[in-house]
This record gives sequence, structure tokens and C-alpha cells, in this order.
Amino acid sequence: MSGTTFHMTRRQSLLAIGATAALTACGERSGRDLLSADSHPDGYPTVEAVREMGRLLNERSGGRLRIKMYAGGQLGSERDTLEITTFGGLDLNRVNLAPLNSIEPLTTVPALPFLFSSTAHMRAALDGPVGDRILDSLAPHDLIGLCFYDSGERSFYNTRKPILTPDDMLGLKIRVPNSDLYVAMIKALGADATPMSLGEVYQALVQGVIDGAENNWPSFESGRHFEAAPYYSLTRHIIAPEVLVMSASRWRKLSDADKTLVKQAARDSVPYMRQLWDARVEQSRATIMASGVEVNEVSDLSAFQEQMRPVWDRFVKTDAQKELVAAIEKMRPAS
Ligand code: GTR
Repeated sequence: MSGTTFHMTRRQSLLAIGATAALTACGERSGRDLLSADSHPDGYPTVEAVREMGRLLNERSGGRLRIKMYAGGQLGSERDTLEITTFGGLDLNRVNLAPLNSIEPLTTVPALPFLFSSTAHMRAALDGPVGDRILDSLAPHDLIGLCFYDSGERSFYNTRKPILTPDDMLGLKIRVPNSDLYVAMIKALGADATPMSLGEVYQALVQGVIDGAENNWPSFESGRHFEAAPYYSLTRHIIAPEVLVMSASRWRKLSDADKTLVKQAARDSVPYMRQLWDARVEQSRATIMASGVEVNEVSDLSAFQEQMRPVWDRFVKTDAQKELVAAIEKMRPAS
């Protein structure tokens, strides 16, 4: 997918036409604003963090660089908006690492089950050279990795029963993001994996197309999934981050000084996002608890860990991936 030899597939052309139509309808495509997409709605920490980045950019560039946000998945699923961003139809896109897993193998590392022992461990690892290496690995795919944001701990929720041991997962239909790694993790627990986009999950739960899914407190709450799935079992199996990417074609058009401004504003939005995130986790937890959802701790997480461990061998293949895993494990705080 290099910039000069790139040709759009039919699917990509359709996506581009759709995005351009949506943006033209909003009267935006002609402006110089950086257009940004997010699958989460207004008020969600990722959306507000990118807005904060826009505020900083506007201030620091004297109004030359601004961000126009399209929140709530209005420009499509993360897989689609990511594709649109790679060919320059969108300038910025905040996504989870999951849809990047099939594009760049290094992005699978932070999504390995039970790799990070806490959010603090993840923040420490991704704030340094490990994080930079993963962000830089996106450049050959026409994406510029700007920064990571928190995404908390992912746990299972479902419509049927509390999950206490891996056996409770047997035969359940569990939605996952579009990532082979996630599919393999669910299969390793003896459940059926159904990849679908986040926007489809609520209906699928209500209609019984799936029995459950897995996500952090804010996503479980924000998409109202907790109203359809009354069991939330704290397996905390993944602590993978969100990432903010920029289209390489738009990046190349920026002056060196503006590139620095963009990168710095993204980085400066991270502490703000973390504050919002920590507050939102508590708020979402309170909403979910008050709604009567049965939330359970899982006393033996090592059983889940053991059963999901073969996934590491299947997805950690290259020396570069192995080096990253080793560097992250070395930073694990003593328990
Ligand atoms: C959320 C994440 C989204 C999306 C979603 C999902 O936690 O913020 O970007 O990846 O999970 O499960 O699809």
C-alpha cells in the first residue's frame, strides 16, 4: 500500500464515495480542517481527548490547524474508517489496536491475553521505546501512529450466566472485534467467536444472535450493552490500548514545523485522556452496578491464562514481536 503505487480496490472506492458523500453533506470536505473519526459517541474519553488535541493545535498554530470530529461511528466501523484513512479520505482516526492486527503484526503484541498486569504496566511500557516502535511500525501501511490512549481492562459479559471458570464459556457465542487474535482467544476457551463491528453488538445481544461479548466498563456502559447482557465477569483478559493514527498522505503535506505541532498536540492530549478515562471507568461502573447487572470477580484467573496461552505461540512469530514481548514482561511490576 505504498503512496505512489497505490490503486483503490472496488470496496475502497465505495468506502471513499460514502465517506466523501457524508463529509460533503456536512459541508466539510473542502476545508483545511483535519477530519477525524471515532466509533464512540460525544463525551467518550477518546472523542474528548482528540477534541482537546484540536484545541491545542488551533491555539498553537494560530487557527491554521484544527480538528473536525465525526464521533459515534457516523463514518462507518473502525475497519472501514481505517481503510479510508490509509488512502487519505480521512485525516485522523482513533481506533483500538484490534483492527490493525491484520495489517501490522507488531500491533498484536499489546493485545496478547494477560500480557499487561495492570493499566499502570501498559502505560509505562507504551510511554517509552516499546510504544514508539509500535507507532512507527504503522508507517509502511500509510498510517502515522500519533499516540496511544487507555482502553482499560476487557472482561466478558453475556446474557446467560456468570463466568467463573473457563468451562462456563463452552459453546457460548461471543462477539469479538475483527481480529484473528481475538477469534483465537475465544476459541481457546471453547466458545464460538463472532467477529462484528461494535455498532452491531447491542442488536445482536437483544436478538440472541450472540450470547455475549467482551469489553471494558465504559464501552459496556456507553453502548447500553449492559441493558441486554446482565452478567459481567471480571476476567480482565486484555489491557490493549487505543491508538490515534493519521493518514500518511495528509502527514506528508504538512511542513516539518506542523508535523511537530501535530505530534506534540497528540502527545499532550494523553494525560488529559487518562484523567477522563479514570473518571469514566468509575462513572460507568457505578451506572452498571446500579442497574442490577450481576458483576462477579473470577477467583482463579490463572485457569483462563493457561487456556489462552497457546495463542501467544501462534501470534508471536517474528523476532521483533518477541523482543517487544520480552521488553514488556521485563517492565511488569512485582506482584
Ligand atoms: C472498545 C474500543 C473501540 C472498539 C471496541 C470494540 O473498547 O474503544 O475502539 O475497538 O472496543 O470492541 O470493537
